[in-house]
Amino acid sequence: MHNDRSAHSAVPSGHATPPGDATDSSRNPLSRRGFLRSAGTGLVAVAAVACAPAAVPSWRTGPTLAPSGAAAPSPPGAPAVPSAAASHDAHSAAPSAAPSASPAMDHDANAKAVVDRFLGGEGTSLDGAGNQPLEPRIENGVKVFELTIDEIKHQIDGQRAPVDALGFNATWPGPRITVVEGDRVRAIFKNNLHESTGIHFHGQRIPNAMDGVPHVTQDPIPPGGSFTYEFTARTPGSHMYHSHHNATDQVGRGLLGAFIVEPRDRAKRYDRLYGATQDIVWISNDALGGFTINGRGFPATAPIVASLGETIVVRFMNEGNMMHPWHLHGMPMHVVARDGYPLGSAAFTCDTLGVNPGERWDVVIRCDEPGAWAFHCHILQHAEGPDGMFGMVTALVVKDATAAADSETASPVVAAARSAGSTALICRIPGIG
Ligand SMILES: [Cu+2]
Repeated sequence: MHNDRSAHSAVPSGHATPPGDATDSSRNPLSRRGFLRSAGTGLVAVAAVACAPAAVPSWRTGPTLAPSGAAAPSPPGAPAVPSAAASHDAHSAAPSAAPSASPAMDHDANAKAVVDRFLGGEGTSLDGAGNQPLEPRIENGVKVFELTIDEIKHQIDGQRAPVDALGFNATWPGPRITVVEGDRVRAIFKNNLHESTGIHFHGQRIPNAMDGVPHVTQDPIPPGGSFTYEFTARTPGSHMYHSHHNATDQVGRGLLGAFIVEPRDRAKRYDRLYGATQDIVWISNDALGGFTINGRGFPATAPIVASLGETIVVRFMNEGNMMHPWHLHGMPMHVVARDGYPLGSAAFTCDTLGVNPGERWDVVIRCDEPGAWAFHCHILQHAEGPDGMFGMVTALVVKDATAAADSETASPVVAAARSAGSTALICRIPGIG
C-alpha cells in the first residue's frame, strides 16, 4: 500500500487532454453568478427579534454575495408579502404597541412567511439532495467508489433562481462516503468540468501521491480525464473530500462531501458508545449559495427530527471560509471529537460551538426537551435579518410521546417538521448493512 500506487495517477479517459495541458486557457469560463439567499424568519425566537432594519450592516462574504435579505428584491414567484394589516391579523401574539404600517410590521409578516415555508417542508420540494450514502463496489476486497465531477444547477431554496454550481455525482454536498478503519479504498473521479481539478481527502493519513494537490502530488485532472485515489483508511472519524484546485471557486460552488471512517472496533462507534440512533452530517459553506447547511439555506434547510429521549450525533464540517458558532436552543451539546480524533477525558459540554474552516466537530445531543428548537449559526448576519431568518438556520424537533403516537394530533410545528424529513441518516455503513 504505500506510494506504489502511482500507476493510478492521472489516468486520462475518453478524449481527455494530456494532464500537462490541463491548466491552460481551456479552463472554463463558468461564470460565478451572484446569488442572494432568501430572507428568513424566527421559528421560536421570532418574538425576541429586534426590528431594526436600518442597523443591518452592508456586510459581504465575497464579491458575488449579498448576505442579507435586506436589499434583496423579491424573487420571481415569491408569495406576496402580506400587508401590515394582514400581518397583524395573523399574529396571535401581537405586540402591545399599537399596530401600524411600520417596518416592524413588515418584519413580522416577512419573518412569519419564511417560517411557514420551512414548516411546509420547502427543502423536500427540491431536487438534487446531497449527502446521500454511496454504495461501493467490492473488487478483490477493495471498496471502489465511482464519482463524477459535474456542472450543475443547484437550488439553495425554493424561490431563488438556481445557481451555477458544481457537484460530485451532480449533488451538493457530494455523496456521503462511509468506510471502516483499515478498509482499502479506491475512489475514481471522472472530471466532467470544463476546467481541471484535483480531489483531496481532508483529514486522512494517506500516501503522499494520493494527497490530491495538483502540481504538488499529481498533475491536475484535465477536463474529460479521471484520477484514481487509492489508500487504506487508517484515520477513523469525521473527514471530508473536496476540490484542492481553484478551490475558492470550486469548493465554494459545491465540490465538497463527507468522508467518514468508522472505527474498526465496533464498541467505539457512536451507536454503541453513546446509544446514538441518528448520525447527522452537517456541512456548512458560505460562498456561492450564501450561508448554507448541506447546500441549502433556510427555509429550505432540513429540520432534524428526533423522539423524546433519543440520542443523536451531529458531525459539523466547515467547508467555508469563515468560522461559524453553532448554537442549539433548549439542550446542550456534548462535544466528543475534533477532526475525527476523540477528545476522551477532554470532552466538554456547551450550547454554542465555534467551527473553523476545515474543522470537524462531533457532538452528542440527548433529546430530552420536547418542542421545536432553533439550531443556527450565532453570527447573526449569517442567520437573521430584517426579513427574518435565512441561511444557517434549521430546527431540532423533539417529538413528545403524544406527537409520536398520533401524527393527527401532533402540533403543527412537529407535524410539518416531520413531513419535511430530516437530515438524519441512521447509523449504517454501506456495504456492511
Ligand atoms: Cu455563521
